Amino acid sequence: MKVYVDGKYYNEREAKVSVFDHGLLYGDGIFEGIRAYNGRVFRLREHIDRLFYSAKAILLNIPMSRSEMMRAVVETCRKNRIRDGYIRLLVTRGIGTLGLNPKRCKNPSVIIIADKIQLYPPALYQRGMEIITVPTVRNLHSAVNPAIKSLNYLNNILAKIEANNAGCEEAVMLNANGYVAECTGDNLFIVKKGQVLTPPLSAGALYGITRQVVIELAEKASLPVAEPDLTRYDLFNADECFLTGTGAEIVPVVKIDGRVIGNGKPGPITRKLTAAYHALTKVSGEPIYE
Ligand code: PXG
Repeated sequence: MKVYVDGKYYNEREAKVSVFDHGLLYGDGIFEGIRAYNGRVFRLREHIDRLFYSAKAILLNIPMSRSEMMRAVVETCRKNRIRDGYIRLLVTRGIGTLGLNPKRCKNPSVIIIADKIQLYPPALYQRGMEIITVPTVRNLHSAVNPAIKSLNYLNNILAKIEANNAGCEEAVMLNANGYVAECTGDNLFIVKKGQVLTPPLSAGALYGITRQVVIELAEKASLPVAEPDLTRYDLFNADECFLTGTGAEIVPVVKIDGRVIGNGKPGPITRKLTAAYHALTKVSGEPIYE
């Protein structure tokens, strides 16, 4: 595997960052997780836009333009002969001193890894997932804004550990007001009386790219979509529930905090949107090999 680090390609074992990089010392940096399908990078422009928005929010100057970044992602896929894969793009604050002052870091580092995908087991998509609400709440907007895809993911990792300790793969994270925000690495949707509902971004959800694609697919299928504040009660009484994310795609949820959702099986609208999503990923995206 060839890994892109600051404009050069290194073999996997030689691709390294300094122990003085503030991405490591303080989690000072940002990232994106992107998928390639069928020789195309899916929603690349949207991922690069979100990366630059995260950078702006943390006053990080990315040392290349958006189009240069898009080209670097595509080239890294090409060099690794990726047709279907997972791309991890990071920008760290760079090498500094053992103090947290980012001004000491003169050169942000850009790293692009293009690898295979690790999915949940296929049976989980057939059967549906059980999830649980956890005590760790989503970041406050007034702290590290949850819209920033930062290298400091401990908030979500703690929630993931709490879910794993309870025997679940994913956690429902509430915000400080008790409304549903999202899961640790996925946005959350419910279906109620034919309506597709997902928490608003103001509730502390990430501006998920898969979330946006699913909203568009639902609208195209003439399904009404809304973004109301949701409580756990709304989840328990949903007809269907599913999660969306670049890594997980669309995962049906069949049990939340011990309450069976709908009839306990992945619902018809979830299945319809999943089929539409797979159809779209096959044909759309930035071509790697043309
Ligand atoms: N919420 C959070 C907190 C995320 O980190 C999503 C929602 C879904 O967003 P997208 O834009 O992907 O639809 C994410 C994305 C991983 C991994 O390695 C995590 C994400 C994406 C890809 C891989 O666990 N999180």
